[in-house]
Amino acid sequence: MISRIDLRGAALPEGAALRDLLPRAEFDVEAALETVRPICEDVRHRGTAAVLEYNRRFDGVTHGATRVPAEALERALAELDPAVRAALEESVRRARLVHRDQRRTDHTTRVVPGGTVTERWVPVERVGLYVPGGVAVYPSSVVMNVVPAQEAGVAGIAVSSPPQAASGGLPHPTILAACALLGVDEVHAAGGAQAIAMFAHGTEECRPVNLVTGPGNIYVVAAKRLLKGRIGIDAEAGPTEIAVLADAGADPVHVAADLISQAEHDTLAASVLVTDSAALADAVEGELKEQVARTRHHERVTAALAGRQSAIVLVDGVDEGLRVVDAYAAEHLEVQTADAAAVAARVRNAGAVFVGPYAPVSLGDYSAGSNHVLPTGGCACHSSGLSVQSFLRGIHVVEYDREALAGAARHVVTLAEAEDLPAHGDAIRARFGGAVPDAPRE
Ligand code: HSO
Ligand code: ZN
Repeated sequence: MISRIDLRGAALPEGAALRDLLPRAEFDVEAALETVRPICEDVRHRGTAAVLEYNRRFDGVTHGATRVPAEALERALAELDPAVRAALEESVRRARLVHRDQRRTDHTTRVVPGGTVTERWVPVERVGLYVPGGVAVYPSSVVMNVVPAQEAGVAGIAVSSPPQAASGGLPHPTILAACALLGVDEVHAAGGAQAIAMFAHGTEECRPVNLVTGPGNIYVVAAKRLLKGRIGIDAEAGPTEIAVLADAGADPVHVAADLISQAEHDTLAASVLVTDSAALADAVEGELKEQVARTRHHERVTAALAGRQSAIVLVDGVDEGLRVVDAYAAEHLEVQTADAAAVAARVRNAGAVFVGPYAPVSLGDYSAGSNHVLPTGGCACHSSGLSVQSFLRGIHVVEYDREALAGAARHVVTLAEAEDLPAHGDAIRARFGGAVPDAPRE
């Protein structure tokens, strides 16, 4: 049911060559670009009417506007199962604790007497948070997008999620309830590329945003890539991934359960076990067979585990395992080895690392306090998961007095000449009666 890749007994190749040996889902965003381009153009020209038309075409339903009425948000919260409400509230509380600590304070560096540079952190003015709604209806993702935006101080937060036939063309009620719980009052019923275009270009019902975050299907990812520049985007999110780095001491029951937990998301989800223990590999495989048979979404899980994106990778030792997981750069990495904290501290590439036997990925999905919107597809080697930082910009504020400028004048003029940009130097001279003041003071 899950393939094996045996990398034992020979030196591991370097960098990209190692990555090529590892499994990964086909997620061809380029191909989807051509599909979403006309949709985005249409939304740009025709606004709400176009969004509603695509909603009807792709989701089979519309309620005649994208904006969700306030009463619908209140009703959804009032009707939310109290246990789900309590669990969401705890998830919000924990996420706030962590994300509040990520807030940046402005910092001023005194470069020379009279010359300072301050980095001033300013929230993005208006963001659009996309929450998927196909196979996946995740109120937890509302929490993971909204909390960091709120903690960053973003004033304008709009959420969009696909319309559901069962809800009369509104987004799923638990999505609406989660928005209401978080105090988000601007929610739109729009899915796919049309939702991203609505955010980017604006419509009669939705003012344009500066930044769009949140995961989505391949069309959502393609639309974000297409509209990037006009809007900021977070790291591209493809199918979810879990890698587990485990040694002989790991519990195969836990490892199998965790591999299955993420395979449950999607037939393209990736579950990868990296281990130096053939005995553990065998035991996990046995456990997978048993546990998959009992799990509700066993067809989806089986497809994900059997897919070319999932595998058990055998390595010579934990050091080699670390090289493999770094090359893979998983969205989620569990370290289930002896001395797990020390091994985890050596990881360079992962969206999030889960340390030891009691920190499974599903804890992080809902209630660890960490964020579950994380880079997939190897993007963890250059990008981070969603955080307060994702919603801030650092503005450099430069303050120099006359003396301080005089001290830098000669160097500025020299570099300007070297770049054949003499007018740059003239802008300095103009402040000193047309001459370059004396050599920099120390
Ligand atoms: N594991 C998913 C997030 C999620 N899990 C939502 C359950 N609900 C991607 O990080
Ligand atoms: Zn999950």
